[in-house]
Amino acid sequence: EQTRSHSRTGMDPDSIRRGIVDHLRYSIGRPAATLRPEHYYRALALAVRDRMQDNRVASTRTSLELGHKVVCYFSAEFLMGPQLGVNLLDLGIEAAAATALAELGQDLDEVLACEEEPGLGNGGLGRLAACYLDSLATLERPAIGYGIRYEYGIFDQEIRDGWQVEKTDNWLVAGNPWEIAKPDVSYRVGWRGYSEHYRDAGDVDRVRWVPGRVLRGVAYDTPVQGYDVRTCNVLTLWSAHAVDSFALAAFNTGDYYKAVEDEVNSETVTKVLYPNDEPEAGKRLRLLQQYFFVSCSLQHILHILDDLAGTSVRALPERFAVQLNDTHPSIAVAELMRLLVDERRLDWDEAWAITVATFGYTNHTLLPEALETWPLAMFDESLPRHLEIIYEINRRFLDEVRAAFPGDEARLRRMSLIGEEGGKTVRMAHLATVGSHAINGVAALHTELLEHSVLADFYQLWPERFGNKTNGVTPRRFLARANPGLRELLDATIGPGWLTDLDRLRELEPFADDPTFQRQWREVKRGNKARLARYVHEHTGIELNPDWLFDIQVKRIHEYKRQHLNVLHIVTLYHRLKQDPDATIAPRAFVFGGKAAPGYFLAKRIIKLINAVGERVNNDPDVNRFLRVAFVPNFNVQNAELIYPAADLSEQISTAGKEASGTGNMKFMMNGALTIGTLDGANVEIRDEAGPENFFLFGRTADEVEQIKRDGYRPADYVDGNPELAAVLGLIGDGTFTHGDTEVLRPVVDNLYRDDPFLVLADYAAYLEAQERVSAAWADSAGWTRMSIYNSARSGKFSSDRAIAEYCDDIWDVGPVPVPK
Ligand code: 26Q
Repeated sequence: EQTRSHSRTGMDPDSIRRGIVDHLRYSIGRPAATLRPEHYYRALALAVRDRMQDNRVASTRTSLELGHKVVCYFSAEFLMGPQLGVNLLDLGIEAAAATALAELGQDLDEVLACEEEPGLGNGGLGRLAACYLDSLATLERPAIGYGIRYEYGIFDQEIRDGWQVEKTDNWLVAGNPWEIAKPDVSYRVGWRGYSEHYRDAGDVDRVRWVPGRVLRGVAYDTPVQGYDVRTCNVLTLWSAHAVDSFALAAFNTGDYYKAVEDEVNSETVTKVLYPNDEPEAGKRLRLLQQYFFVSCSLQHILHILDDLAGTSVRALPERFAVQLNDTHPSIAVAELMRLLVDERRLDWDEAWAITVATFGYTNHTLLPEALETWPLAMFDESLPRHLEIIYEINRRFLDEVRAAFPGDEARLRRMSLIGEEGGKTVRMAHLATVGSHAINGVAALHTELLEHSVLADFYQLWPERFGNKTNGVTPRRFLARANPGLRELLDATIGPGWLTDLDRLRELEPFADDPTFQRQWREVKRGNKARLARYVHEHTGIELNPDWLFDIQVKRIHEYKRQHLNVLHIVTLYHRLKQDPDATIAPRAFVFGGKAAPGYFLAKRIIKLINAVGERVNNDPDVNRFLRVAFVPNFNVQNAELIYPAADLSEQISTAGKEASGTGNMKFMMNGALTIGTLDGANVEIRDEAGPENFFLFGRTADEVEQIKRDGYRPADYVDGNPELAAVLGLIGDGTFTHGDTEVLRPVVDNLYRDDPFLVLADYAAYLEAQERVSAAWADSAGWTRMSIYNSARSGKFSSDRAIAEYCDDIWDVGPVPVPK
């Protein structure tokens, strides 16, 4: 290992070239004449993985042998994005790899483009998990990400005739060079059946679960390299398989044939990622997915403890901190109790103390329709023993509430783990809260609202357990990798330290009005806009001019995120230009991207609306001199890296109180976009950091939104009081954008006019006014550039390194464990 620069895992161009050549020969196995860039991609990826694997071995040895605590991040989603580029960056071998490939007649960028991204997440929550793994490794904290190895990730989106069409994401077809299958790391996971009371050898009454079905989970490990450190952590994803034999003891002959007919075919459990925002949630298979990965992960953790000689399960909270990424893994609370009480035979109180000391819970939503509950009957049939355990947790918990708030029956009903309204349910947010020593929201405003709305009763009982952890994003991927032009300018201006200490971007402030620096800043931005324009042209045929203001909204399509408010602005401008042939406006390119849940009717109509307006605007010579509208198909991590750096203006226009945090808002800010936004989620903190003069604020506050709703919101009043708004809705409804079809967009208009649950119309006038301020500011190029520089310079807080340092200090109690180089 001392001579690694001459070994097969050296970091110099020669060693890397030999690594590639070796893998082409021994791992790819194709005649030299038939080798294409994708083969070089796989060979380089394997060579890079080898180098990370050396670090991984050293990291495991250091953390486990020296007895350090390990962070376990439980998440149903990890939206990792392409791995090759960041891994080269983290290992410091981008230039060496480019040289090695060049010697083999290959171009690094072309090779990088061959990677199929693992889309194992829906959006913000899954991407946050990936950023956190990056920061954990970079901050040298021992960590394991635990999740599900979906065979099909989030669907690929195509746009046909303006509509979203879903294609299955078969990301594993070409193989995945980053993962290592560990068939020997395998656990059995039960399902259904019944629980049985018995007397053990010591004459103690015990319970055991006799599952009706059993499946097997197999670990697939992906290394997670830290930046410029030896630390290499791991992401363990579980894949479901049939147990070796179907002839289980618990099966009689009848059960056997029934099992074969049964809907649960083992392999289907990890087949596909469920989209969020599906109207029909509460699917049995989704519950099984959650339980499956949680059970495998907890068994694995207890197994690691067993392997550490002399470490009893009682030491669990000293050796492992388990974070629950929303309620999706919250069944872990009941499963750990079952493992400790039923299998390890601890008494209840001791097991409960261990459980609460082990778990932390991060909440990501306040929307009532997004809070996870399971129908009690389904839960009982699927996990009968876990339901008994939940009842016992609930019984003891409600005793505690009764003692703290005597005689408050309403409070008991509100806090129970079992919901009674509209059929009995298991409330997973309550289970996660009761089973955790730390509960956090993901932005200051969100945490505040959590403490005073959804979890108010719990906050009153245990205020000390609550805290805020404002989200963050990794500057390695979303600045250094995504924006090479800016990276170079930053390195040249303030030196390279910013990449691991993002607060140092403040050192840019003295240059904010420097004409030379401003010119360089604008050149970088223009280059990024030209790069995005090429991509948009290639994928949509739409031409965008990089000298225009790039106004961008990319995120999942949802009513609360209000993409349709953005469209109302565009249609207003269209209307003004059509009304007055002499009118001129600062030219703008509107760019949208995002997926709608396949079953979310209105979200799909909003995509159609954007594309319909775009088609009309882009082809009308009266307006296309000033306006263009592009919808980038299939927004994902890969094209996100082209999009964020190209933005002048970041659209963060959700109804106040609805967006827990947002993380795209942070990626835009780092890359020098100005934000037009509401006081929602982390926008509040972005504005605080940037300074209110560098942020375009508009709209009702969360309190005002609630007030308006309480008073009985009547959206039609806003239309009646605003002729321009009436005209704009009229144009959308009358077929102007749909070749005369008055039906297609009718549901969107009707919904706004009649319900408008997210107050689009109430915020319309304020939004237009804020957009006027944007246009005025854009006219002053030096002023805009200064504001852009200030936004980047003051984005340090939104590094995931800051967020992870806070989790480590306040919740996990995990310090750095340097791995010697
Ligand atoms: C639940 C049940 C059944 C099927 C799917 C789901 C499901 C899956 C994913 C529900 C929600 C999600 C994802 C939620 C999410 O991404 N939330 C976002 O989390 C970000 C990180 O904290 C925040 O920045 C965003 O504000 C929040 O919307």
